[in-house]
Amino acid sequence: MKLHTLTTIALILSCLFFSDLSAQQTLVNIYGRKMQSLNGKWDAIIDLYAQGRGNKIYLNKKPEGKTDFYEYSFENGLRLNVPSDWNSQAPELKYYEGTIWYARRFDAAKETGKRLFLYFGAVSYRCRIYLNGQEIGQHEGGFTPFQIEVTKDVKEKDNFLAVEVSNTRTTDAIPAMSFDWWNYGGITRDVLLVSTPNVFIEDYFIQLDKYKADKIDARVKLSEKTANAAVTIEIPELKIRQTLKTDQNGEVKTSFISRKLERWSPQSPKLYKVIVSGVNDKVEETIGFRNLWVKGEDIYLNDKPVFMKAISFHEEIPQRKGRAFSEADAYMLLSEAKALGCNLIRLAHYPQNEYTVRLAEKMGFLLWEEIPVWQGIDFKNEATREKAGKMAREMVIRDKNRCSLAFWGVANETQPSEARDAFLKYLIANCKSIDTTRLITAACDLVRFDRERQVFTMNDPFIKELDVVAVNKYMGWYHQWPLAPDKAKWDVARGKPLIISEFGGEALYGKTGDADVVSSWSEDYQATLYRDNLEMFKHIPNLRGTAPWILFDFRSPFRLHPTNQDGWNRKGLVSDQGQRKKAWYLMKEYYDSIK
Ligand code: GCB
Repeated sequence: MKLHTLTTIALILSCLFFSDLSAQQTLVNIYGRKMQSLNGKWDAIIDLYAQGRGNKIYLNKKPEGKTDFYEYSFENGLRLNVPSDWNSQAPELKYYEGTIWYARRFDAAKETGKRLFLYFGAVSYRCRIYLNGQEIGQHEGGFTPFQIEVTKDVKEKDNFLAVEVSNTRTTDAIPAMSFDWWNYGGITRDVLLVSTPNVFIEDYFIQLDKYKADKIDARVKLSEKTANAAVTIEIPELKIRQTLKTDQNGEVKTSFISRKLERWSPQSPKLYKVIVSGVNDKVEETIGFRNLWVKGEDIYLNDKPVFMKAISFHEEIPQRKGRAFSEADAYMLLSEAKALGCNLIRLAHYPQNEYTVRLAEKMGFLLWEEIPVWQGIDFKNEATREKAGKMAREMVIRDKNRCSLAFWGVANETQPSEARDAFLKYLIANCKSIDTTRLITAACDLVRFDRERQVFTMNDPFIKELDVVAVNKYMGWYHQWPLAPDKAKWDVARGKPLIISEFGGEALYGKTGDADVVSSWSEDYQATLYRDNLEMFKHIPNLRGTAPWILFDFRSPFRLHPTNQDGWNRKGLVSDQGQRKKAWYLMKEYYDSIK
């Protein structure tokens, strides 16, 4: 057998093993469950050469007798905050890529008839979990949640939980070897011990029919295939209450008509309390209802054409040089987007924490969410494809009840090839296996100026798979203007709505002058670039949205200029210290002018 074939088989086998250990479907609405937080200070060991697993440090042994010794101890060493990235917590961890062990002790209230799950909002990038000396699960992917059942393994008192985390970049990962943002490592989101009844409400999907303003579709799934169990769905404000019996799969499916329903919109983000109960379980949360579809070149929200006044941000608080992880962080990012007059956030370039997603919905933002299929992905690798599919499912499972979720994004700047197309189709199929209602998009990067026709065109046949075509185009920055912006006509993806998902250029806050010199890094040149692009947008007939890149300056190892960048991508409309640049005001004026 050829080495190549052997490698492929090994990869598929390792992938099966991987999915086996973490086969559980994540619980929907985790914050609506009975839980105990395991956030706080954890003990930590930096393990640069990845020696810990071989030395079984998760056993946390202590010397017994005079001749015994262990070359590790979780006590009296480094302590790290959970949730948070590790890079922002100690100077020597700023650039750290490798393994860090986290550990803590906890007590658990064990109750008969109850099950316990360890839930991780996200661990970047891959991890193995050990409870009381046993490996109980592993996960790959830095931006999606997972859980592991621990009912049998957990003790009432003094459990020892160890998590081996690695953010080492590898060619088969998503994202892969290089990407234009900081490779933050660590347990970056909440850790919870969740308690459920023996049979519990695992999942539900409650939303407005794609096209009908008064028809709510609801599906509920129990954790076991329990038939004939009573499940009740209630929306008290709409006087909706229905009890149904589960089928052999432990599922119920129904619809309600409500003529009094007020639809969610960015102007009026109305949410309803929804309660799902049955089998001794009860979960509640708020859900909004809206219609979203595409017809011809238009996107319709609640039956009216809508223009996406969008902005992107990374899951980063620039002032802290660290990952955002709390509701307060979400508020900081979203309120700046609100001030700009946006109605859509592109969560770049990966699913961000649930606080951000939920607060965005409350504040009236539509959302574009994507997994980090960012340039450089090994599309030929089947294991990579499986991983991406799993990440897409984890994202859709978590956020499918958020009516703000408008787009599932499947790629950012990928080059056409048979392997790429198959990979992206697989991702679309994975999203649609759970949710067929959201619009599918991808940020393409192939717009070129056709000198003969004197128009901008794009040749990427994959766009036929997309509901809305998005394009990143850096006119005036990576690309010089081939003609005056007011003469720049576009013939791209006609027949479909088009969003400019990225445009912009870098400026160091406070630098002025040289309004026509790209290399000035001045706010004035950035403003010129914005003026020119806004002029060009008038000549894109199917333009249905714009998203400047990006709201805040962000950290990136791509950015090597010592004075102008110093490890920061300076394309922010707002500086790393929170100051608005001149281009911010132009964008604000543009968005305010669109009704
Ligand atoms: C892009 C990428 C984005 C980068 C940006 C840039 O096209 O999608 O992740 O940060 O360009 O600043 O170059």
